Amino acid sequence: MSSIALVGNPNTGKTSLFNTLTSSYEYVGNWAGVTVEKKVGSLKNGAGKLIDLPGIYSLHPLSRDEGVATQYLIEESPEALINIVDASQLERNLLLTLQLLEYGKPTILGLNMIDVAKARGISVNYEMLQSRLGITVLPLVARTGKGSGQVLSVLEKTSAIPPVTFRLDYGELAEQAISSIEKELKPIPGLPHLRWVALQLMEQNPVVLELLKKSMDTARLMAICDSCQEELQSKKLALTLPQWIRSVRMDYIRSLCAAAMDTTAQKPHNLTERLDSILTHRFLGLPLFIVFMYAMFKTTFDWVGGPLSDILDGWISGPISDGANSLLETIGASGFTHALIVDGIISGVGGVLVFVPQIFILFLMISFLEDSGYMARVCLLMDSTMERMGLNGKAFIPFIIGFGCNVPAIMAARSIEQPKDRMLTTLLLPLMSCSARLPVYLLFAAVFFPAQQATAVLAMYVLGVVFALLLCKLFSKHLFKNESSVFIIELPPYRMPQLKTLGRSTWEKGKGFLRKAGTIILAGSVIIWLMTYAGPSGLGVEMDNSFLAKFGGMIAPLLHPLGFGTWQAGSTLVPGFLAKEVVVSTMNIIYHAPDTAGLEGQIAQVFTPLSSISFMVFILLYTPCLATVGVIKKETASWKWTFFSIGYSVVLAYCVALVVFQGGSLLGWS
Ligand SMILES: Nc1nc2c(ncn2[C@@H]2O[C@H](COP(=O)(O)OP(=O)(O)OP(=O)(O)O)[C@@H](O)[C@H]2O)c(=O)[nH]1
Ligand SMILES: [Mg+2]
Repeated sequence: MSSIALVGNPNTGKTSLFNTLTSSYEYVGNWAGVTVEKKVGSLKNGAGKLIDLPGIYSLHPLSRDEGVATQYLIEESPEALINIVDASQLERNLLLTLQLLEYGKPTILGLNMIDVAKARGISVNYEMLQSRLGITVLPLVARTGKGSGQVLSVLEKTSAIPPVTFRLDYGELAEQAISSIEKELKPIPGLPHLRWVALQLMEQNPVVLELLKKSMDTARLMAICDSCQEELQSKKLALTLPQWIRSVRMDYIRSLCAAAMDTTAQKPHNLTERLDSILTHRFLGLPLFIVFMYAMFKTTFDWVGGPLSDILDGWISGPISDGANSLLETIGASGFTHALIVDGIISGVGGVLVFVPQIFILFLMISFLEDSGYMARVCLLMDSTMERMGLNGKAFIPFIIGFGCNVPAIMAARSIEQPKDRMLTTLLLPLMSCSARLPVYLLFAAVFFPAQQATAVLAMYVLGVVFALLLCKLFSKHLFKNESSVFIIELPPYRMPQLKTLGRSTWEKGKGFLRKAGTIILAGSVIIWLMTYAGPSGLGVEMDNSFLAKFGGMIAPLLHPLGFGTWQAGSTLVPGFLAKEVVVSTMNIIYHAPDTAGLEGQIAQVFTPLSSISFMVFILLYTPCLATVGVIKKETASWKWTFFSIGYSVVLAYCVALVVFQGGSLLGWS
């Protein structure tokens, strides 16, 4: 089966096209560096596999995600390439195109975003591009799927895509060096053009150099490059060899664009510029961001999500529970089965499901942030603060994604260039309050701070960010060598997200939550319920004599100084490590609450406002969940750092909760 790779600059619509050509769904967003891993899908017409790669500006990888793409091209060698370029930024995009053509695999050029180009008054003569470059050029609008039919029909027979004939002349000196290197090189399996290898070597591409080192002595090759460089400079050209190669390419691209593009009617990025003059304003930018975040939380928790959640709660505790009760009676279920289903499963899983509206609305807002183009601006706004704390502004993108779920957020850290910044971001990300912790805050806020729910929840999120920044300062000073870090971020044009894309991306995020409800939360609820049902003296015991009470009781003394030293609170923390939602389902089971209102009453008897804050802070900060620990191990490839991230968070959670409770008590709060 043939494999075809999608290659192009970041944020040009590769994944959007991948999704329409394969009917799968991968993450799409309006900033550079959304895709950080290689993704494989089957083409709709059955013609082969399509591979979506992270965006790259050139074949020289700068960050880990870019490395994935270059590595793939060199080591796995696809049969054909689809190079996606942004028609509204053609000149810049073609630099990669030329290198891909030199690579020599059959290639088609997907001229994407022609809608954007048209709106900006840029028209591209794609037939001219086609004849000059000698490859098939297809105009596309990837996000609506326009033109994708044509791509599929071209891909029907990969073998029919003609080989690339394009050849750029780099001038006598460089050409001599290219042919001397070519003579030295042995054919490399999978790489069709030795000329490409020679050029990449002359450009000092580290991946190519590593590849060659495996099979030959590269000293002679480097000597050829050096002497070419010396000769270039003896001609009083103040350029290094890589610079010379680049300048030849740029000259060619300029002349090509002059011939193939009509920019006489070009308009500036009016909307983007006008919006940016306010949104990234030196003084207004940050306050506006805070206002947006506040509005986002208000909508999620007070205005829309809260009321919807109440309706759902009424349903689960009313018709659904009653229905289950009468059904179980009709079929004559045993007392055990009855209690397991009603007190265990419906209480445990239902208690978490009532928060679905809030969680989905939060995901919708995050998707809007991602797809509108505002995300990159937030990094810009936060950069000076982040820089002061020893981290790159770019890390703010994973931080925001982390409000949804920490797992994809840690993956997103791959697009950060510096290894130190990437490591710091990975270690600190679990402090971003993910949607799984949300049910805990919502429950406690409803009991103790009913008038300020949104503010209370927002405060927890802000607290997470503040601790991340403070620890960042500490870690970057003591754990890592001082590495200089540069902040480079592309500001993509603002786009009005499409309803379809938003819906899709919200669903993809929320799906995981629902899946967890049916798996880990369900299993957790059953186990917890069994532990409340059984005790050392047998089955059907009083809750206070159950295994769960014994188990929670062992932890409780440790938690006493934090203000919640009860077996009930203690027993929620360990299952919470599996998935943080289980904290709330465990509470539902323990307090036997027929609905959240009942649970709230019970909680008010066990916690005080002060101990509830201390508990929320503890849940915010203590150990990342199992899935997050897994991805930290994968990304850091080190047990040491994985255990470090568990260890520091538990210590931090304990200390902060202690300070909150003891400090509050000293001040006379309760
Ligand atoms: N107007 C318009 N927007 C598009 C088009 N194609 C993609 N987009 C939008 O452009 C943004 C980037 O799309 P992606 O598919 O994530 O781009 P990518 O090339 O995979 O990006 P990376 O993974 O970061 O390299 C998203 O906001 C898309 O909705 C198009 O043809 N027209
Ligand atoms: Mg992508």
